[in-house]
Amino acid sequence: MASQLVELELADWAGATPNEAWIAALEAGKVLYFPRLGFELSPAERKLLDPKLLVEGVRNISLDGAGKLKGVAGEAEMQEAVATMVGRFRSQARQLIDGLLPQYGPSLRMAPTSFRPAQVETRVQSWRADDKRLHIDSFPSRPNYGERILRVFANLNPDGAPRVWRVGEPFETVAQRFLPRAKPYSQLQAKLLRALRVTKSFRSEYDHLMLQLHDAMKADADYQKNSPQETVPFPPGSVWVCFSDQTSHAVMSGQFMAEQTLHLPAASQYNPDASPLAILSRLTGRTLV
Ligand SMILES: O=C(O)CCC(=O)C(=O)O
Ligand SMILES: [Fe+2]
Repeated sequence: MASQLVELELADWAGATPNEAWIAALEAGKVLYFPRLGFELSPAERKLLDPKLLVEGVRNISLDGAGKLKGVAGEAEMQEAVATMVGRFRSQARQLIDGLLPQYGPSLRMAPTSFRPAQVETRVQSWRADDKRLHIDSFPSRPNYGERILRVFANLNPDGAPRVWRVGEPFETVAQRFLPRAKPYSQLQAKLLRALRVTKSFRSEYDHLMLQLHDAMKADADYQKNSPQETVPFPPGSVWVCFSDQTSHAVMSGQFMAEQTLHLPAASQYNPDASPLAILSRLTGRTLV
């Protein structure tokens, strides 16, 4: 399998410019990797790299667009310091995406920014929630009708520990492999899930199929072990960007990461035909949303 990683020399969050080849690679599901684009922390901010910052029982800290911070234990001063750091990451991530992908700008919807101080390798989770297994992002309660999940990640680890990912095969190959095993879509079941508030809105056939792929990948131990994949240690001081609803990925180890999700309608891509919605529609021969 050809590498799914594209390494770029950019060293300045404000210095990105659009490049046809990078855009095509990103929209093909590859990971854009920026080894020289660090997220700088002040000495005071380095003290915030501490899992004790987390409210008990919480995995991530998040900051929404209105400046509301969730998940931080501690006094107002601490809350404010975290909000400032995470807020800066939020604006730098947006600046990077605006520079690389100017056409997306007007259509982007920013999700809350997350800061993840917990250690990956000691986390215990059900197989379905376990991101140590290769998967594409699809969320059981949140149908998205083909809207894209674009993510910017930065490793902030102060002790040299990489964030180790596995990156798997291209989306279309994943879909060809697992679609034949997908349970058929049921509108009736989708209505029930909505009525029972299991989903926040009606689950479309697209959302059903994406969740089927997500679950089938994670549930298949042989696939996890033996499918084409590469292990990528993202070092501290690096940044990477991918469409996580398309890139097959898993996180194996690491601690302290910042992440920004941006949502984009598939129709606003440079090449909408490269989207999971277009690929699944083509493979099934159906309209899925
Ligand atoms: O924590 C990570 O490094 C990535 C986890 C993951 O699968 C995701 O954020 O979609
Ligand atoms: Fe994921």
